[in-house]
Amino acid sequence: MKTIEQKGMYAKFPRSGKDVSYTHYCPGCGHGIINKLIAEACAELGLQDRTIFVDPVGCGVFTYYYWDAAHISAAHGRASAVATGVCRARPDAVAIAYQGDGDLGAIGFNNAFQAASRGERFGCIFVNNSLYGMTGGQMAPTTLEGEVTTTTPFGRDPAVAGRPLHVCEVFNQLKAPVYIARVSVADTRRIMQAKAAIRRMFEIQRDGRGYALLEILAPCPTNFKMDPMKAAAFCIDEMEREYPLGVFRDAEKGIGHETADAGREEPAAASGAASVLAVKPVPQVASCHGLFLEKDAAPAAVDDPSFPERRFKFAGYGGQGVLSLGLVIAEAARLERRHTLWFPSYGPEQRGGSANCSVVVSGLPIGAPTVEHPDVLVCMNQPAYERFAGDVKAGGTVIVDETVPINVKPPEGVRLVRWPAIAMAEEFGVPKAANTMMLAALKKFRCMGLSDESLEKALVASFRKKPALGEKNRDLLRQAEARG
Ligand SMILES: Cc1ncc(C[n+]2csc(CCOP(=O)(O)OP(=O)(O)O)c2C)c(N)n1
Ligand code: SF4
Repeated sequence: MKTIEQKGMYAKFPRSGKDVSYTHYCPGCGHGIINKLIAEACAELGLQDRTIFVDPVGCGVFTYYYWDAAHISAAHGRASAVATGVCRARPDAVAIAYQGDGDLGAIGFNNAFQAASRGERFGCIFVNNSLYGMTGGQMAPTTLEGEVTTTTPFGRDPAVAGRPLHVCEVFNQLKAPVYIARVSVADTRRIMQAKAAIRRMFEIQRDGRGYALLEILAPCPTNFKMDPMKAAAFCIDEMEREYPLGVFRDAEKGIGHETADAGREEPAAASGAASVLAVKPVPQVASCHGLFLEKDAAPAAVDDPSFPERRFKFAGYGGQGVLSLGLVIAEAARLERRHTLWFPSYGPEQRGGSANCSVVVSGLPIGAPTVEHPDVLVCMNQPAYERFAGDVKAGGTVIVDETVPINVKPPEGVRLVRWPAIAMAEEFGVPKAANTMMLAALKKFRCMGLSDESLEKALVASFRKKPALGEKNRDLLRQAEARG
């Protein structure tokens, strides 16, 4: 019987004749953290009965003692080959290969690479701890230049041993993969991002979308010959310099390779700081690339002290489009050569968790990226309203969806507008356009100081992969503004 409390792990891990409830990993080992995250994600998404894990030879060899799901053990380096067989024989299964960097990066590289190239429908979790852990800390293809291992006692010398292998970057040359990302488990924030990425991988497999690679940078204190804190710091300071974190590709979200073919989606959602995860540059100042506008579509910002700075906060559930709404306004401001900042923040869930973004539009360069006291607050749900309404500046405006009960009063001197964004979108037959309905309210109540032309242009650009939807949303915007 599996319960959510167990979060995908067996209650005990008896092995080698002992009735134990601890794992075999060394203290501070990244595998231990990753094992827990994988088990949690699998259980939380209700996938234990569909999942078949393919276990490696390496320190991750014993995962079958821990994860409460089906397992097959592969020979060293062969997990991707075995996972290919699994996903072909059992198309209904969620197949997950778990591989170390010696396992995948060295002996098994071609198996893994060809499976990725064919676009096999499995997820590959690639644990990069920069060396061969199980066998005593020998150099792996991923060992850093200058890193001391048992086979590079004076540090890896590129003249003799070559340079580190960047698996995500190499796989990112292939057409077929639908998801490629690199995360780390070296501190709490990174662990939360890793969890979000692992969940994403499971969701992609649950929905049968295709091949996904998730590289996870992990400390191996034993072979680094460091205590766990120093080993984690090594991951952050040294490994991330060679292996930057990020989402290289998420086809469904339009991130990365041109095979990505999805409509507008919320930008990469990961706990805490998607701006760290998104390799695609996140626009934070006017001179950065926008997510919606083409690189050269917006001219550089010009200083205009007569334009008063406006600070916005957009908040709701992930999936309600609050991040896109903020970005449309930021992009419209960029078109008008304003200094512009868009700063997203995510809860720990991909969908359904809380999400908010801050937008600052100014006539002068912007300092702090966060918005603690907005001039304008837009709330799509009750938790967002309760959390932020008290922060709005006197003279400011709160626009809140009509479904939200007003059980907290906004501060003195703040205008409160209740707007039927969700109801209107449903009435128009496009429930996902509630954020466009909110844009209509912002226009109607003159909250932005931006022209209709720029706003409509940015809105249409936000649907650039589905132009018909862009036109549709522009029409809905006009109708909503006229009616509300
Ligand atoms: C065919 C074969 N070659 C070599 C080995 C020896 N061996 C076992 S684990 C391992 C490397 C493990 O390193 P990695 O894949 O990086 O995983 P880690 O232990 O660091 O998690 C090797 C070379 C083996 N078991 N089988
Ligand atoms: S040797 Fe390294 S990778 Fe293996 S269990 Fe210990 S810390 Fe983890």
